[in-house]
Amino acid sequence: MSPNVPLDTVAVIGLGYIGLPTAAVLAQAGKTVIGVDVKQSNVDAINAGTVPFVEEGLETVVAGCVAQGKLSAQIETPEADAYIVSVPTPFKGDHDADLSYIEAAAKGIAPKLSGGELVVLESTSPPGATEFMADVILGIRPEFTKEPNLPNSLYFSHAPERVLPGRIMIEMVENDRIIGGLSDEAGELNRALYASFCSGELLVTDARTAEMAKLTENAFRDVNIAFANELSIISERQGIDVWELIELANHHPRVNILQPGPGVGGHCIAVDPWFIVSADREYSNLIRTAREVNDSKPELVLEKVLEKADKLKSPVVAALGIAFKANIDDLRESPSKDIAVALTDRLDHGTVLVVEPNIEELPKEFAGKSNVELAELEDAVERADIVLLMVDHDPFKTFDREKLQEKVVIDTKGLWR
Ligand code: SAJ
Repeated sequence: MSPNVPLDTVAVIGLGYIGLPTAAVLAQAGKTVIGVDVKQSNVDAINAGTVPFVEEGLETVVAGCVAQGKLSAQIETPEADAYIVSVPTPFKGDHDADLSYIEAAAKGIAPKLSGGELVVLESTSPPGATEFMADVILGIRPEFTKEPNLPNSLYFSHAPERVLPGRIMIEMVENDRIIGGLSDEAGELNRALYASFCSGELLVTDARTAEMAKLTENAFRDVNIAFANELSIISERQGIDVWELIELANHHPRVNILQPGPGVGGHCIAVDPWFIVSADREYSNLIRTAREVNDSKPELVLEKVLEKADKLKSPVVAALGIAFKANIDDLRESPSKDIAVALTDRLDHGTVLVVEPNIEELPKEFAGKSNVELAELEDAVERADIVLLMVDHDPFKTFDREKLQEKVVIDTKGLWR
């Protein structure tokens, strides 16, 4: 049974791609939500009812909740009934998870606690991270305990997010959730909070299983994309059209191969499998190899472009798409961005025209480079000798292919076949 403690005020620590939508749907469900972020510009944007990044449907909800006084943002962690920690968990050089942001969030929460609070870790984390967060807090506040149903109890739980960028506002509400409590009571309390906004099934387990479940979902997808990417490499060497091959094979009732591309990007699928590898290096061969196959794709694409470019005197390459996937502005861990940056480094006798309809200016990785510019689609293709398609953004799908006839086309997404 869920402990009898209030869940009216919620502090969400970290107002990024997951934290802010979570804060918004909680506020929409009637909770009083205080968002916390280290970046003053994010805090100011949210308090003005705006959103610092592109996500379909988010700004309307944020603006409405801010106007109603249900959602606000600040730098300092407030007192609250429940805390949701949604901070980055990048990996370090050796692919071990960097838990320092979780540690910093826990240190911010600890002084605010008075007993009975729920602390939820949402960040994707290696097995043991929820326990780690609890230990940091209990280390600072040893008068509290994770034993349930006592006046000095604290409730710790893990509720990994599983929303797909671009569909966050729908999936945040509709997806089933896995919830892993450090105690049964913590799991139930977490379930009660999430039931306020989530219409999907809320599946309660222990924290370690919940942590591993999230990693497993993304590793599953990574391994399957690696299969498609490996097929694309082999097919090219065999003179076979990989997209036709996959389409044909997928007619088998029990075969469902994913799509190859220029590599796997984003802050989840390209990262999370490493947390499994680092938890058990000896027995994670398949998962590690899949990561390596996917990570090898950008260099292969690059070599193909350079091979074509080397035959031209002053080649112009139109690089179509540098976001990590279609119809978003997120450039984090983007293989297509890496390819475009590497092209500007290695194409010393040519020019790169980056076409990215979802951004206003080139990111910092291109700073100081004289052989690159952000261009409009039509203009870039017209000026280009080589058209390199890397992301299946909608405007590229509908592009008039007649205009590609005189060009060398390298289509890494199979969009124009
Ligand atoms: N990709 C391919 N081929 C495919 C599918 C994807 O190359 O057939 C590439 C994309 O282009 C992109 C990368 O994989 O570079 C990841 O894209 P994605 O759409 O598969 O996933 P993400 O990273 O946007 O979101 C994933 C989702 N996880 C799963 O589908 C198992 C999402 O549900 C998670 O919430 C999210 O990771 C997360 O935050 O962990």
